[in-house]
Amino acid sequence: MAELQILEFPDPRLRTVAQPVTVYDADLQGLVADMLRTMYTANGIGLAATQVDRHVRLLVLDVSESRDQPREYINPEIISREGEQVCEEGCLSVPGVYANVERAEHIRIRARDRHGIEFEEDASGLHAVCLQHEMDHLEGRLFVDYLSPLKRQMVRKRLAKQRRQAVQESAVGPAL
Ligand code: GNR
Ligand code: NI
Repeated sequence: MAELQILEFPDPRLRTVAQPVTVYDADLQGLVADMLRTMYTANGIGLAATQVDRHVRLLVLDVSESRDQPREYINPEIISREGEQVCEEGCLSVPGVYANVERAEHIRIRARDRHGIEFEEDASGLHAVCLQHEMDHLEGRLFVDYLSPLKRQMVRKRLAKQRRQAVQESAVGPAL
């Protein structure tokens, strides 16, 4: 199992629309395992293949408190949605930025597991938020796209500044 590198906004590769999975082989199972490990290491509740530069319709999540309920969704589709909720969202591809986003409160999803077995599931609350957030990634959409252009510009500048500081700190070294 390997840990994968997570792309960060405004990397244009995050805008790629993912392709359906057609083959359920060992490569796919390896990717599911690597994505779960990457998600847990980064302390995320979800991860879409797009974020690790693999442009296939696959996402993983674990919204449990105990962090021991990994789930995978391949070729997911939302087949119904109901209600509205607003949640403060974050994203491993937009580190350090949090903003309120409105999403459906309840959704019903149809997807396949790593063996290609189709299932349907109802999701509410944070589980539903996370699924909608990850499915946006598969369409090349980020939660910051729901913010005003001015706020998105502020996010871009803040991330650029964070990166400059990180570079500077590593150049000065751990002594300071
Ligand atoms: O770890 C994550 N937390 C989170 C919190 C609120 C709404 C959505 C998320 S998903 C995010 C991980 C991530 O970036 N997945 O794409
Ligand atoms: Ni995200």
